[in-house]
Amino acid sequence: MTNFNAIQEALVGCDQEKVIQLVNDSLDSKTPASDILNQGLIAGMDIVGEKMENGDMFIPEVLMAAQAMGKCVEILKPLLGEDETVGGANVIIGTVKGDLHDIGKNLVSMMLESAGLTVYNLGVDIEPSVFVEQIKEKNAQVVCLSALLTTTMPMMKQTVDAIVESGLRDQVKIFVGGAPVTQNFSDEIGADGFAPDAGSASKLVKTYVN
Ligand code: B1M
Repeated sequence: MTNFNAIQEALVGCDQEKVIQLVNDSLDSKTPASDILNQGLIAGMDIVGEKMENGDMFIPEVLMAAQAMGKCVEILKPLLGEDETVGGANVIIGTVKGDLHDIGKNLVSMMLESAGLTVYNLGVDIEPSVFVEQIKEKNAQVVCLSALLTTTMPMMKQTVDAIVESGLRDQVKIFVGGAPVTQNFSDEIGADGFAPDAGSASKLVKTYVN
């Protein structure tokens, strides 16, 4: 049986080799990839967040933990696919300007890809004008915005406003997510919906695409 605490501890301890080993052992013992992700890795990152907040972990260590998580997500990626796939929509996803957090956004991107959508992952620190440019260039029908900082949430509104001003608002559905984001905030800024996690983001997008 998988010891999720051990995965969390190895991640918090920034022990990349150990965390990869534990993830592989868990897969060998037939633990579902989604359980390893949610109960091991994401729960571990929450502890990292608490320690960061309390001054018990510093940025270089947090980056090492994030890197270890990224490697494990790569291992789990092929196993996190969804049964039901939809096609035919181009999705643009990015973390808004001023924000460098990308693990959650990459998970959402991965879930959307595995649902059969064509996903253009723009990266982090993306200017509103770049989202607008990319909607045109990629002929996108869906835009997903990620923000992890309360200070970058207003940039989501600026991005929505830029899309409205560009005249492209009717062409795209805009969805938002990230730890501090809520459904109320989504309503306030004129987005089409909010998803609390990668699985719900994929469901939400599919509802509109279908
Ligand atoms: Co930062 N950081 N960080 N950080 N960091 C948080 C977010 C924080 C909560 C930590 C804390 O203090 N407790 C805090 C924010 C406080 C706040 O604003 N309320 C914080 C801070 C303060 C900062 C800095 C300002 C620290 C500093 O420099 N003093 C700085 C800012 C840099 C910047 O962005 N300009 C900073 C930097 C960093 C690192 C670079 C060191 C690193 C990021 C590395 C990377 O991403 N490559 C980092 C990390 C790792 C974190 C924590 C520890 C973990 C984030 C994470 O990856 N979680 C985080 C604490 C925490 O969240 N517990 C923290 C795992 C991930 C799977 O979850 O990203 O929430 P999450 O994604 C979920 C959902 O939110 C949702 O689905 C995902 C999967 O289920 N989702 C979407 C995400 N995007 C979506 C988009 C959608 C839908 C759903 O579109 C439709």
